[in-house]
Amino acid sequence: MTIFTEASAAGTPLVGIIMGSASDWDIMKNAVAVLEEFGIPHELNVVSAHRMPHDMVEYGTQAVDRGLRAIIAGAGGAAHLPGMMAALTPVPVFGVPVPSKYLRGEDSLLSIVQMPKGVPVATFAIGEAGAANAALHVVACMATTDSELLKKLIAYRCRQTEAARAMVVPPHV
Ligand code: RP5
Repeated sequence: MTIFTEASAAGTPLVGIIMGSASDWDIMKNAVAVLEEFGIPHELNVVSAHRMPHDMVEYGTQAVDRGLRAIIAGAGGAAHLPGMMAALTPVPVFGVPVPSKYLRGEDSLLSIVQMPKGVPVATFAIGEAGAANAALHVVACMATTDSELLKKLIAYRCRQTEAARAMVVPPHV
């Protein structure tokens, strides 16, 4: 099932990034960039809920034993992958709504966010910001038990604050 065959260089994957199609990569690469920045070992796979349902079950049922601490799942349209993954594993699932061609991702968002009570998916914004924030939230969760990671996250926030303070309004009339 793997199209991205290599895990990250950082070591045994702690975070699984899955997406419903290779066409989701342009969005999901924003989650990867964050995990790379924080040095969190991760892996990448295409796991389609509809086109490869048996592989999805296999991925979900093996997630705990493979040592995954979080799964970031992106999908578009009838975006059932994050919810089904949450149904298959107790590993926390962070859902990213991928923009769709006709409904701009509003369909993806609603498909992911409206989970029944008892099977949660932490759902993020549609698109690039959602993918990056899903990964940042994974970092924040892991930082609760990792003081070095917490320092990195605080430094990241400080840099972001300084960048915002340095912003100037563009020339205008
Ligand atoms: C979803 O269908 C995928 O997550 C993707 O966002 C969407 C379209 O997939 P492709 O037709 O581009 O493969 O399952």
